[in-house]
Parts: sequence; C-alpha cells; structure tokens
Amino acid sequence: MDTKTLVFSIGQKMIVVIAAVSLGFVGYLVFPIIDITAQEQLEVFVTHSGAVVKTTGDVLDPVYTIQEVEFDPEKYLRNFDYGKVSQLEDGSTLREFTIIAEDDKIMEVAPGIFYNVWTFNGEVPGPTIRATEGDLVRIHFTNNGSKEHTMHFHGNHPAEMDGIFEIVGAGGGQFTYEFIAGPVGVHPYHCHVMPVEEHIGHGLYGVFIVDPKDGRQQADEMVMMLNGFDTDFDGENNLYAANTIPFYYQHHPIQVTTNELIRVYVVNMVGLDPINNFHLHGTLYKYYPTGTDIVPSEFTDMITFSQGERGILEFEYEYTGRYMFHAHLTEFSEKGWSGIFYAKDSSQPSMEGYAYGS
Ligand SMILES: [Cu+2]
Repeated sequence: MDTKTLVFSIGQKMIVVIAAVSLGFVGYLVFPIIDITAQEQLEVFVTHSGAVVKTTGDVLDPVYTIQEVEFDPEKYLRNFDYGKVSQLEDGSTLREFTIIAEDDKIMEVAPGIFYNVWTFNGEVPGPTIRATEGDLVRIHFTNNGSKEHTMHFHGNHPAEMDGIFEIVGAGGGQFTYEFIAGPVGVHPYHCHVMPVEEHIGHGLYGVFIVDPKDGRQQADEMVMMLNGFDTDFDGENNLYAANTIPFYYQHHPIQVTTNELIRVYVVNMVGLDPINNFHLHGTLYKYYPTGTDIVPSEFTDMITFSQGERGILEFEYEYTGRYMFHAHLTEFSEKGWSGIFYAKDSSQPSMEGYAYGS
C-alpha cells in the first residue's frame, strides 16, 4: 500500500467516524427526552406457548397484551343465576341464559401470579346456573375464543345437547343447548373439547343446581367450587382454592349466624390430582352426594371427592366464633384451599377482612 492510498484510507475512516458521531449527536438533539421511566412500566403478555409474562422488557412472541379478570369470591359465593324466566304454553317454565366463552384473559390468581384464564361470562368459575326440576333450560352459547369450546352439562339431556360432538368454532361460533332440568342435585358444567384437561385447567367450568319442585328447607346457601391452577405448566397444580382465589375466605371469613341452617353446594373441579376433600371444624355436616337424595348418606366433618364429584353439605353452628374449613390434604390447604366461617349470633356486628393468624 503506498502512502497516498494509506492517507486516503485513514481519511475515509475519519469521515465515517465523524459522520457516526454527528448522527448520534443529531439523534440526541431530535429525541432528547426519551422517557426511560417508561421502560419500568410492567406489562402483561401471553406468549404463543401459553405462558403469561409480566415484564418491563420486550417479549419476542406476544400473542396479545390482555385485559385482567376481576373476580370477587365474596359475590360468587351466594350468587345464583336463575336466567331470564318466561312461561311456556303448557305452563312450564323456560329459563334462558346467555353464556360467552373467551380464552384471552388473565387473572392475578395469587399475588404476582398472572394466569391465562379461559372464561364463561368473563369469570372462573362461570355463573352458577340454577333451575327447578322440569324447567326447560335454554343456553344461548357463543364462543368468542380463539379455540374451539363447548358446554357439557352433567345431568339428563339428549345426546346432541351433550356438548361433545357438536364442536362450537372459534371466533363467534354459536350453539343453543336446550334440555329439561334434571335430576335434582348439584352438577358441574364444563367445556369438553380435547384436551379436556387443558380446557378445564384454564377455567371453563361452573356449577349447575337443579332444585326440587317443592324446594329445600330455608337456609343460608352458598356455592364452593374447589379448583386449582397449574401456573408453571409442569403438570402439577401450584395453587388450590375454594372459589379460585387461594386463602380468600381465610382473609375474608364467611359470615354466618349461629343456629341457622347453612347449605353449601360443593363441586370438585381440581384436575391433575385424583382426589380432594372438605373438612369442617366445630360441627359436623349432613352430606348428600350429588344432592340427588333427600336422605343424607353421612353425618361427618370429612368427605373425599374424586374429580368431578360433588355434593351438598348442611350444618349449623351452635357456638359463636371462627371455624376453619379446608382440605384435609395438607398440601392443598397450605397452597390455598383453606377458609374460615365466622359464626355470630344475630346481635353481633359483622367482621371485615380478618386475617387468619394476624
Ligand atoms: Cu374449551
């Protein structure tokens, strides 16, 4: 390389360096106030693999940033959806329900744990659908999800209303389920699209109560859906609960009155674990398996459920105070399936937000 070429080459390099520095400086002048604090804003993403990520950084394959589900176990506990009621020509009752499935929402299922929930009417569990034996139940079902979904009710109905073979397509598919409510009892409903474990695991289930025509004895009635979440997708549940939020009723005890009949409709929808159970402190309950008989099968404080098993518990408290109820499986109770009944006599004030152990 001769001297002339060398000088030229150094000159070129200098021009490139000067140009780069100048560009950087001009860039700084043009965009002088890039708000670096915006980088600290946490955002929630669902990735293609189904993972839910909350991060200040970029996610390479986000499907969407999503709306969070607000779920209130207090409201769910004693909320029954009787549908839109009308009389048919033959004098029987028609109850119509509108149910919309979605699969793009997330819920903070425990502090800092965000999970992609799949919902019926925007919640996990879906609404507690209630009818009287012999009523005509009509469900206007729309699937606004990105995957196929159905509604499969336990109970009596024609084969084509079973929610198995009549797959309802994603993005607005519709189906009308219609059947005569029966038998009397407490039943689950859930999506039955394969893999069912995944569709149930993400939250597509709810409770269906069929009341006897003559009703049941007056009681303080409530619903407990025993559920769990595998938040790290390793095939094991990380959280357990009665009504979705771990320890909710431990921090917000369920207020009941002494010497008043309490009736709890319990459904076990925990997947991945073969059994679950319900242990009650301070009193015993009459247990009606599936709620189909008027004679209780047991008088006990401890019942074990397999997957999908359910029943009705009836009991009352003689003495005031705080009584735990929880899974006797300690792993489940220590991961969230634990709560408290606060029994007061009618003259006592109610108690707000008492934290167990505090
Ligand atoms: Cu589904």
